[in-house]
Amino acid sequence: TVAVNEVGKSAFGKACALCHAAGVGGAPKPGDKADWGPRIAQGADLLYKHAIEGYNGAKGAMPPKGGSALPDADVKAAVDYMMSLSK
Ligand code: HEB
Repeated sequence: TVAVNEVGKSAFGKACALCHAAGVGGAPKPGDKADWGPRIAQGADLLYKHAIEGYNGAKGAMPPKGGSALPDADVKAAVDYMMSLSK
């Protein structure tokens, strides 16, 4: 969409930036196209699922919702925000 994803941006700041802004523990940094490219290629639905339910990947552990109590919709918006910065 053309509109800035304010919900996603805010959720990212509250629950994701802690790890993803600096790449703590192997977290993919928004804007790192080399890291995000293959992830985005898996499809948004899998990225939403991994962000909401958590998973263990090759680089580290992604905690469910980043350890937050955000609604699923806000976590999805944060994933959209991260993807939009990384395409
Ligand atoms: Fe994260 C990964 C989202 C928070 C850590 N994550 C990830 C991804 C996504 C995300 C989408 C990719 C997936 C795939 O590839 O499949 N996160 C997210 C969000 C948030 C977060 C939205 C907010 C809610 N994280 C977080 C935190 C941390 C993290 C807080 C720390 C603690 N992650 C992470 C890691 C990773 C991720 C380490 C990588 C893993 C692998 O290995 O792959």
